[in-house]
Amino acid sequence: MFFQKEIETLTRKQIEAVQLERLKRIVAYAYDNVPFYTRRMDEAGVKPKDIATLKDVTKLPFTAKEDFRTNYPYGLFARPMRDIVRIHASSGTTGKPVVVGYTKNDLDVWSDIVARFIVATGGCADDVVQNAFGYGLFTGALGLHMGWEKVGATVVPISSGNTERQVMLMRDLGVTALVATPSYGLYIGETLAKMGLSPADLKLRLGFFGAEASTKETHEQLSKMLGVVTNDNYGLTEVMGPGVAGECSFKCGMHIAEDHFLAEIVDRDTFEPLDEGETGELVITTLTKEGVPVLRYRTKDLTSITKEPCRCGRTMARMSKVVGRTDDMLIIRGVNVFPSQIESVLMEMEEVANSYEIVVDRVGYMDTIEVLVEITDVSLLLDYGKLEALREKIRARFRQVLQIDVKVKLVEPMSLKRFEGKARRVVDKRKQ
Ligand code: DLL
Repeated sequence: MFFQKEIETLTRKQIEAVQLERLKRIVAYAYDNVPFYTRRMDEAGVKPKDIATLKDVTKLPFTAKEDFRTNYPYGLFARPMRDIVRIHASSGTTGKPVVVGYTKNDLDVWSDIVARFIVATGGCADDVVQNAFGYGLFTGALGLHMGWEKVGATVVPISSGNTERQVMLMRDLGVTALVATPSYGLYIGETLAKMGLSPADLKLRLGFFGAEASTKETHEQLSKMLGVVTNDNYGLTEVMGPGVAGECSFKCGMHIAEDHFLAEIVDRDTFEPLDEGETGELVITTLTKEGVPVLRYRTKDLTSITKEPCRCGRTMARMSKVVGRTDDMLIIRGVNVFPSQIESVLMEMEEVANSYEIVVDRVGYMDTIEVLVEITDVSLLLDYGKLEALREKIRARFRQVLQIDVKVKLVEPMSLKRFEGKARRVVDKRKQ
């Protein structure tokens, strides 16, 4: 049930004591070894000795993705290359990627924290794990790979793609746990059905779906299609990769590895600290990272944190599911819309498939939003009345949830794009 019980069940006081000692150390380490931090802190008039309490972290300047880009590739590294044993990079679509490096110790910590959420959801040495994250510079595949190996399971490093083969091997190898993005999980689920198989034909029991936002409804859908207990887990390249936080079997938030990361929530506009329970932007300081220590990284992910102990016995704070990224939020005629809100409406409807596409445009001065939704039953295409009724039902539900009018276009089954990694479901023509 626990991977590192002695750490995962520390009292709040003990966690904070560990964090403070490590925060002091990492701030001094970053200041002494990374000229970028020396300069930033000098400019802000703050010295490592000014960190006397955990709250003093707010004296430090923020770090942003842009800082990784301007210091590309190795400018934020705190160690010489001879100490770095692995490089990863973000899957950025434009410009230079974010490049990070790990020492041997960083890899050890990383695999520990991934192993924590694996075990918290019931993963064990008996599992045969199909790792369908894309292997390469992406932190997801190797992060989960190392975590599962630490647990002692058998890893099948299949990578993403070739979905029918994924299903075949899952069945032939007696795979019990699947690792994928939620979007790819849904695609694998659809493929399973298309091949005339059901979860009863597989030994699958656990599904680890991280690396992108997914709603509770999506997890329910994944659970049904694949016959698994699901796990949501969170992380990002800049601060480590997967393992920053992960669910336990109670699925009431993702436990943050607080002995390695100090998490803050700040107001997304003013960047002022927010209280426990309030939703804002997650800011992370790495407490033990040697290769690339990161002070107050602005993740752009919106979430809230609770420090209430969990029913599972873990005392590590929990972050709620990510509502969205500040840069993913669509402003439609002045109203804020998160793609996750659209997703949860669609996931609760039986008549539509899991694939959708959001098209945002501007006609004159007016923003428009259209959602393309796949129907599941082709026969509906022959019945205009029924089709219209379904369209109206979806529209009404969107109006209720989003408070704006959304155009709905129903499209044929399997006509929209499927994703083998992170999905891209929003086309914002206003930006093109
Ligand atoms: O996606 C790391 C990861 C890999 C996490 C595998 C979990 C599993 P990046 O490619 O740098 O790293 O993308 C990081 O993805 O800032 C979030 O916006 C989003 N993200 C990651 N996990 C979740 C999640 C990896 N569970 C960015 N829920 C982050 C919501 C997530 N968003």
